[in-house]
Amino acid sequence: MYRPVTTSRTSLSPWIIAFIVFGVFGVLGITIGLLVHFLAVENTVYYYQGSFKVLDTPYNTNYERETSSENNYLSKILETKMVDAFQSSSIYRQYINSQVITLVPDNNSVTAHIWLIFKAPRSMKEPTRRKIESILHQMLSNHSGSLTTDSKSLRLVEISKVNAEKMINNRCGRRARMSATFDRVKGGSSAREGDWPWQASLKINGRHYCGASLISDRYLVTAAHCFRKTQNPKNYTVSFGTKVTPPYMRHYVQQIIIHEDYIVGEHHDDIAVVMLTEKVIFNNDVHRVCLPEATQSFPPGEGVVVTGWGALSYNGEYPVLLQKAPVKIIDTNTCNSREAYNGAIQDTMLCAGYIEGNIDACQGDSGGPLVHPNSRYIWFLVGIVSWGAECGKVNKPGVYVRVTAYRSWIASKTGI
Ligand code: 4AZ
Repeated sequence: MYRPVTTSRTSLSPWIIAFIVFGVFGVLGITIGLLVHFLAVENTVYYYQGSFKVLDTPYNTNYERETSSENNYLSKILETKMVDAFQSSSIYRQYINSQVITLVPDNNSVTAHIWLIFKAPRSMKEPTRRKIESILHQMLSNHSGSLTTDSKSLRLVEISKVNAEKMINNRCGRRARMSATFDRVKGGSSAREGDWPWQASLKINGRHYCGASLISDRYLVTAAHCFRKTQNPKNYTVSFGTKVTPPYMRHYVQQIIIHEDYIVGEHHDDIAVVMLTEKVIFNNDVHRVCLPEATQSFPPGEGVVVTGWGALSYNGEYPVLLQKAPVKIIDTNTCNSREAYNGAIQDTMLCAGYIEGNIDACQGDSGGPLVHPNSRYIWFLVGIVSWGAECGKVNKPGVYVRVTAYRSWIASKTGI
């Protein structure tokens, strides 16, 4: 039967029209919603690099050395000023972190190079940058305390995440990820990727044998007794990361330098440096620890952390993941008492752990790092796992090489 097509086309059901209208508005609404979300609500992380001058500071090359007391003292004051300024500002919610990266001394001033992270919605990027600049400007004009800072010298530019991470990873003892520092070997717990980026595994024929610490892109320090089996560099490899197998970033050994006064079977001068065949390319998970100055002191009672893939108990199982154990520095007199090590602890050694035992380094942790965070959360190598009477026993804390005692020896072998 004949039926004209046109008539049926013109009579679209009102339901369908409503459906189409709702559909169009729906899509439009979602699009606008997403746009608003990404532009005005969702935060993006922005990185900045800047500099300013600290005036009336007599010339001193020590400012340039990243581990000097002068550098640390001035950096700490400036970092505190920055945190205070940002946290009491209207953009305190956007503030994530700020650090002094380097200090460059000249005639009668020091230029501080700084690094900042903020989060802000995309639409607020430019206002946030201007606000950061104005807060810093005001902070530098305000000469409370003993420092004279030059607000006219302030420079601030945005940098990429890659470049921001590079800046941090090239400095010693920093963590690229701003994770908690002291949340929780024997009595230890698993480490997270990037928390102990200087920790290396020294392997003989591909099997974990000792710990070691990265002190530059070419050198590690470890214990001399780690080379008891063989001193041939060809038998050793070095890897990084939290797992020993499969090895992450495998490196080969060019040279092993054992302390001249080390005697096999004895405990003194248990230190060695390892030179790699190729430079380590630093990233968030692999970079160097700071070496303390020879004069730096780490008093008894200070909290330190020992890390390694050593046995979880004496002659016990080995972990898959890197372990960390929080311990305390024990004073040498206590450690030399008759109940403890009865005079065997020399000035070039350091005890750390607990007199009551339990948390300690163990077999396979040897050569690995004992580190201390300074007040700026920059980590320093204070000890090298060396020896002890078994692990975690009462009155028998771990004994470490006292790194400050060998600071000039390390410099003489590596130039670091
Ligand atoms: C070892 O045999 C070893 N408790 C390392 C550290 C300690 C004990 C033994 C400290 O390599």
